[in-house]
Amino acid sequence: MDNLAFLSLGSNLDDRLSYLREAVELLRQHDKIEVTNVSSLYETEPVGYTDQGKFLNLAVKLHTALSAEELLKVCQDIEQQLGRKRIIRWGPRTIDLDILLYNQDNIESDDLSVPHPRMHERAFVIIPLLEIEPHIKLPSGEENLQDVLARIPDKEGVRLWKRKNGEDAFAHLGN
Ligand code: A4P
Ligand code: MG
Repeated sequence: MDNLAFLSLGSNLDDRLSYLREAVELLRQHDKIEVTNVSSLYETEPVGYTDQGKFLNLAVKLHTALSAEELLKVCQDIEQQLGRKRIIRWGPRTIDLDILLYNQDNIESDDLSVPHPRMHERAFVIIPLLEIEPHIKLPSGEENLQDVLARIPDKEGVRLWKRKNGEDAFAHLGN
């Protein structure tokens, strides 16, 4: 489990907590992934297409033996697995898993951009991430995330929804 990665998870269907809980559980069950921290849950105003319900977002820290491409495939498999529970065409998303960082790598391929290209504009990504890793290391050339966050205008759209309990990474998810 030599590689360190951070993910952002989001859901904006009514059973948002269950989707997030199940997605984290599926990550934990993977034999090449060790989830080492999960942030509190944050309720966040939709960014981008705003005519939809509020999201729940959280950040996950994990160690993995998978390559970044393999990790993306696992994330997409989990999206598929949970997405199939409800068929809402063009509707809000059941669950979205994005890779924010993978080691200190800069990756730019057809299906993968790491660090995630939109994370620097998004308080709903950076606030949970800094909660679990306040002194996070970024690939050289990337600006310090505390400074990035200070500049983001929509921080009030991100509210603590369920606080993580002390050191127990999973208690607030009910596992
Ligand atoms: N892809 C490239 N890089 C990555 C990466 N680092 N991690 C590709 C994951 N995927 C990556 O993703 C589209 C394609 O991105 C994939 O095929 C993958 O190869 P998708 O999950 O199928 O589609 P999407 O998520 O709808 O598209 P996109 O552009 O990634 O959306 P965003 O930027 O993730 O935005 N507001 C709040 N408050 N909270 C949210 O969580 N999420 C979004 C989605 C919008 N507004 C939000 C939230
Ligand atoms: Mg996505």
